[in-house]
Amino acid sequence: MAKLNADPNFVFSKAEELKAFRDMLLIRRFEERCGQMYGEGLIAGFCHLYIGQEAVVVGMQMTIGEGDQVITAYRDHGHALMAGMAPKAVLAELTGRMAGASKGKGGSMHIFAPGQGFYGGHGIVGAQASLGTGLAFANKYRGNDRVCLTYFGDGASNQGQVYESFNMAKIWDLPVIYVIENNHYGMGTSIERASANLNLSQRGLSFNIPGEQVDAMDVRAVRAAGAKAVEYARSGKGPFILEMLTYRYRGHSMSDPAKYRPREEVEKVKNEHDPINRSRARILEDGHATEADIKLIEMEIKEIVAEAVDFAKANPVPDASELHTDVYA
Ligand SMILES: Cc1ncc(C[n+]2csc(CCOP(=O)(O)OP(=O)(O)O)c2C)c(N)n1
Ligand SMILES: [Mg+2]
Repeated sequence: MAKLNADPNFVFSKAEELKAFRDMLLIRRFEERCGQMYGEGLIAGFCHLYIGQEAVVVGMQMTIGEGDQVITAYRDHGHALMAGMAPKAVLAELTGRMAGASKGKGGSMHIFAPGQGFYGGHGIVGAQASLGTGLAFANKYRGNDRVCLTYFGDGASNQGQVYESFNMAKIWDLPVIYVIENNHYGMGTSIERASANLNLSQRGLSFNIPGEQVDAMDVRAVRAAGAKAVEYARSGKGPFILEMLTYRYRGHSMSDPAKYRPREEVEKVKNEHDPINRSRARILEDGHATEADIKLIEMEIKEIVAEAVDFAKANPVPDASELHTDVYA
């Protein structure tokens, strides 16, 4: 995948490189563990893993600050973790436990932490595009300088409400960044079969919304493009579209025969474009850390995930009296 918009003046500091590596690794190990726990029957229902796409949310999160908002679809564990939610709270939700962010009643697709700027977790494809636009509208209406990162997939980019949202976002120059996670597949269909124009960064052109394609298997490129887009939206110029060229390694959800893509394609991306391997190689090459330092980070992440598992397993499921709380009558 080509590096499409690497800014030659952009400097990714040592601290940022190490933080990005650590955060991507946390998401990867967390997700791998979720996959295992699903197999063990500890997680039930829908569960969509983010493995392969880590650089998108890690790079974007580095471009926003306190008070900014994030909203995404059902592939949301990484977004929740990067919003600052404790791995324990996320895993407790996934395993249906009382200490989960939605008291264990929402599960994988319905993780929320509005106090930390995270607005979910949405199972209806494309729904969060209009909700995110609404969050940006609220920012403008209240006269603050907050921005909303509104994530959706390549499949969702063909939904009608996305375009109604684009129109309104540009009419009012709302501070929203549409982050299209183009992992090249919907639930079981490749983008080539589902989209008439494969360049999703241009989807806003008829609404006068600028867009860029980003090599999103490189966290540094994500961070660089993200910073520009966030600055654009925050300064009052209106919405911006970032098309993140990424890839998901696992099935769409937990049961997926994956007949829509050859196994060799997945292996090739894993071997040649993995965002974590890329970051690790760069860290070693630049002398930002030694193999031993990296081992320590890996052990620390392993420990964090293990603690989250122990916590979730020991936490009770919600009491029957919770059946009618937090639901609309
Ligand atoms: C309105 C609606 N239509 C269909 C579905 C079923 N569905 C769930 S995920 C999905 C594919 C979405 O693909 P994409 O937007 O590329 O996201 P990805 O799964 O790749 O992250 C579909 C069709 C749904 N949940 N909601
Ligand atoms: Mg997709």
